[in-house]
Order: sequence, then structure tokens, then C-alpha cells
Amino acid sequence: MALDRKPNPNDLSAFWMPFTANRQFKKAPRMFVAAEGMHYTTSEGRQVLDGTAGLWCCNAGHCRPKITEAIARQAAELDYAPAFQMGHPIAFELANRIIEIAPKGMEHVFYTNSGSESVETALKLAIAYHRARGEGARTRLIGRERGYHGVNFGGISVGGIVTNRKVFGTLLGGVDHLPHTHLPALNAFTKGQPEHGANLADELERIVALHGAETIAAVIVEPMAGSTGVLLPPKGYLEKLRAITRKHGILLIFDEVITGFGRLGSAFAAQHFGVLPDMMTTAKGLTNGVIPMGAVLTTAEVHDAFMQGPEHMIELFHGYTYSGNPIASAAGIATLEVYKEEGLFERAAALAPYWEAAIHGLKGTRHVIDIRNMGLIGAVELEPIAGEPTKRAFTAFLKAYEKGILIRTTGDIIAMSPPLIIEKAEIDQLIGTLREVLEALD
Ligand code: PXG
Repeated sequence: MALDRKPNPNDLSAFWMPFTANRQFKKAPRMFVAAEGMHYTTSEGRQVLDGTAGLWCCNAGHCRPKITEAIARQAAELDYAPAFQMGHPIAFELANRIIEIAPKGMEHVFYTNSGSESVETALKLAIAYHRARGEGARTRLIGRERGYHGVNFGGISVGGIVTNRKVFGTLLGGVDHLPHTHLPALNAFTKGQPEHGANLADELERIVALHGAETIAAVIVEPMAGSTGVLLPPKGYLEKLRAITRKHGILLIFDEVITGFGRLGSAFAAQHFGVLPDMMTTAKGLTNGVIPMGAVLTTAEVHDAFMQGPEHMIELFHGYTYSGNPIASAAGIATLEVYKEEGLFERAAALAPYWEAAIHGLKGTRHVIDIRNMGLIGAVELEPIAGEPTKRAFTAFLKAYEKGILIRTTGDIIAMSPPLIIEKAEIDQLIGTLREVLEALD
């Protein structure tokens, strides 16, 4: 009888894996059993160079003693404290440390457990902020085509990845989208920010004219779109978005889940591009990916709008059991210390020209139709196999893994975002192996 079923602990069937071809994977599993610094160890005992910082999150590399020790210490000292109507000191300390490295103007931190939850939190804050100020009609949310804002209903609604949306029903109402900024015909093989496409931000004026500014709460964009293949903002684009949102009283949210914590060579993309949003969503690198944690950063203006009414009243009916969890907070503090002590954001900036030259050295390699880069992030776009989209890049991923490097693919785009501790010789290995893989591909 089903109720008596006792699975073998090594059976792979019970775990329904996320964003994975489950049936294919379980026939030929790829398992990591250990990690250190720049490398994973596979279950067969092979070393694999981490070209993606896990899933864009282990910015300080793996199993860093300072972080693992902080977690162990905290787990033994204060494992959990209620997140509502009670506090514990290190959640406050971490918030202060985040604000210390955040763009000037960001003053408050709301904790979540993931990027998806940060996005939901920011979208809810945007709507509630306007309501608190007497503009309750501002409920519309504007995202962008090819945007990725996690997998919850708000995030997939403002997001622009068709496969993540189409089987999940009607999603949130009152959402519109800006056009994406991927213009390969004009910008292919650009190093850093592309020249063409700033005018696409003007589409926001068209959306405002269509709906009325007084109905729009916020615009959310990734300052650099990671998941759909490292799409950099055209020069002047983010500045225009900022000017138009400000002109119409619309909040601007930067989703910095990937770009936060050093990926572009600054703590946050907002600093890198010199554009200050009203809120920023973060996760991933906040704890080096080691413990789930996210955070929404807001300006004083957003926060202060809620701080009214009787003081015994809860100002915002939102939060999670694990908001500011003590062990996650300890991991966050230790992570920020490692970034600072080792100057990892500056290191990323210093390595960026080497990275750029290496990755653009793949121009002319078989199947390559575009290359994009910034900081320590890069993408190599492949010509899809006719009638079989995604197959060529996924085959490259499997071959690369066999040859000892971990890359990511999205569609027919290969994305790389190594830990910020990568050495030049490892960049050479990563790009050199990828070249061999691509040259050998059908
Ligand atoms: N916003 C952005 C910009 C992201 O990149 C999320 C939100 C959601 O975060 P959580 O923690 O809920 O997964 C993300 C996550 C990939 C890849 O390889 C990207 C993400 C996650 C996993 C894989 O493209 N981004």
C-alpha cells in the first residue's frame, strides 16, 4: 500500500527538483558532494571550476571558514528568535552593515528569505506606500519583457519570461511591461554598456499616457538583466527611467538580486551606474548563498510614509517567520566582513578588464553570435540549432561539466558569473575550456 512505502534513501524519485529536467537528470545525475574556494567536488571525486558562483550567489567562493564558523557559533548561541514583536541584536547589526555599503539614500532594510520574497515585498511596499500617502489609486506595476523577478505571483506577473508565466493562469492584474533592451542587430559584441537603446526607456511615457500616472505605483527592472542572458542597460537608459518615474511620482525598484554584493565591481549596480532607485531587492550574495536570506532596501521617504498613526499599531502587515533569522544574520555579517577584508568588490572591478578581454576572445569561435560582459559577469550567445532552441547551449553545458567547468545556460545563451575570488589562470581555464567545448559542438 502506498502509505507503507519506504523509499530507499538513495532513491532519487521523491525530490521534485526545481527548474530541472527531472527525468533526464535522474537517469544521469550530476551531484556535488563538497566545495572549497573556486571548486566543487563531484560524487565521482572530480574537481569542477565554479564559473557561476553556484547560482550567481557564492561571491566569496565556497566554504569560507569565517562564514561557516559564524553560522556554527550562532546556531549554538541563539538558534531562533521570533521575528514579530521581538528582536535580537544581530539582525539590527546586519541592517546597519548593509546600509553602510548601500548607495547613499538607502536607509532601511526589510528582511526576506529569497529574491522572490524580496520582490513580492517591494511590490507590496510600493502599493502600500502610495496608499499611506493618500494616493490609493496607484496600484499598477510595470515590469519589463525578459525581466526575471523570481517565481512568486507578483514576480512572474511583472517578469517577462514567457515560460515562467504562461502555464500559471491570469497572474496579477494591472500589470504592464516595458520592452526589453536586447538589440543584437545594433549592439552585438559590445564591451560593457551598449550604445543603442536608451530611447526604449521612453516607452514608459507611452505606458503612463495609456494608464494615467495616477494609477501607477512602481516600475521594477533589473539594472542588468541576469537570468535572460546578461542584458546590459544601454548607455543613458537607467537615467531616463529614473527621470521619467520621478517626473510622474512613480517609484523605481531595482532588482539587485544578482547585481548586489559586488558582481559589477561595486557593492550594488545602483552605484555602478550612478542611478538611485527608491527601493532595491537583494538576496543571494547577501549571505554568500550559504543560508537563505534576502533584503529589501528602501529610502527614508518610503519607510517614513508608513510611520504614522498610533505607536502601538503595526505599521506594515507583512513579514516572514524567518525575517532576520539569527543564523542567516550571522552568515550575512560574516559574509560582508569577508567581502570587506578581502576587498572583493574592488577585486572584481580590477579583474573586469582581464575578464572582458578573455570572454571577448571567444569572438569567432564556432556558433558564437554575440558576447556581453560587465564586472565579473558575461554571456556568450550561440546560434540556436534550427527547430531545436536551447539544445546547443544545454549540450555545451553538459560537455563543459564533463571537462571540469560549471557554466549556466538560458535559452541558447551561456552565462558566467564566477566567484569574485577567481584568479587570472582560472579565467583562462574557464574561457579556454569553453572554447574547446564550442569548437567541438555540432
Ligand atoms: N530577482 C532576480 C533579478 C533574480 O535573478 C530572483 C529575483 C529570485 O531569487 P530567488 O532567491 O527567489 O531564487 C532572481 C533569481 C539563472 C538563475 O541561472 C537566476 C536566479 C535564480 C536561479 C538561477 O539564471 N535568479
